[in-house]
Order: sequence, then C-alpha cells, then structure tokens
Amino acid sequence: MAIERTFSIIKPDATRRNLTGAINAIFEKNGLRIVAQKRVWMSRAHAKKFYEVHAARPFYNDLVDFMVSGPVVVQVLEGEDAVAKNRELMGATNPANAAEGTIRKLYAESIEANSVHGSDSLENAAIEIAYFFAGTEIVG
Ligand code: RTP
Ligand code: MG
Repeated sequence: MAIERTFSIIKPDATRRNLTGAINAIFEKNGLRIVAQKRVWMSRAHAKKFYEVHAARPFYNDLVDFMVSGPVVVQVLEGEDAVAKNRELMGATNPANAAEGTIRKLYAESIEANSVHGSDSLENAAIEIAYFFAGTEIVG
C-alpha cells in the first residue's frame, strides 16, 4: 500500500458541536496524520465551485447553504491508503446506513449535515487539496 494524501472537511454541524478534536482523534488512532489544517468560513462562491460536480443534483443549493452556515476545518490527511481509509472511517453518506463506529454513525445529524467530507479518489484529493492549501502549508 502506498502513502497517500487525502482532503478532509469537518463540516459546520460538527464544528458547531465542538467535535473537531473527537473527529481528529479517530483519524489519528487509525493511522492518518494531519499534515495541514485550518479553520475557514467559506464564501458562497468558494463552496459552489467546490461542489460544482453536484450542480445538477436536487440537493445542490441546500448543500451550499449548509456548507456556508458556519466555519469548517479543512485538512490534509496522510497515511497508508489514506483516501480509502478515510472513506471507511467516515461511513456511508446517510448516517442511517453508516456502519457502527464510523464518524457519521457517531456524529452525523442527517444525510446533509453529515459531519465530514473526504475525497473519493486520489485524483480528486489532489485537486481538492490544491483548492484550499498552498504547498507551503502542508508539512508532512
Ligand atoms: P462528501 O462528498 O461530503 O465526502 O460525501 P459523499 O461523497 O459521501 O456524498 P456525495 O454524494 O458526494 O454528496 C456530497 C454531500 O452532499 C450532501 N448530500 N445531501 N439531501 C441529500 O439527499 C444529500 N445527498 C448528499 C451530503 O452532505 C454529502 O456529504
Ligand atoms: Mg463526495
């Protein structure tokens, strides 16, 4: 397995409930290192562009509203098989379908307010990391 980097967002529902540390503890316990992290309040334009792939989906406008409803914590996670590992730790999009012990099973409020985002491929991880971080902000 290769050492990879993936992009993660701790979403507004989780920052509002002060869950950043609890979620980070799950990453760290499972071999993912936080090699970049910052708290940002995304502009609507930034969030719309980030979720552009979902622009035709019925939930797009609500999703953008939700993602700008409060601060988020954006992160780069590094580790063996980091993209798949993070998706596994996150659990299914809808917390009702998420496996026991996953972040979304533990913390998500709904299919939308589901506490975390994680890149779904290595290719998207690189694009998403570059959308939020300068190379000098990532310290492995
Ligand atoms: P993410 O991109 O945030 O890591 O989540 P994901 O891959 O599991 O889910 P995706 O299908 O990419 O959807 C992106 C985010 O949109 C919201 N969503 N709402 N109301 C709905 O039916 C619905 N479906 C998705 C969630 O916040 C989801 O994480
Ligand atoms: Mg996705």
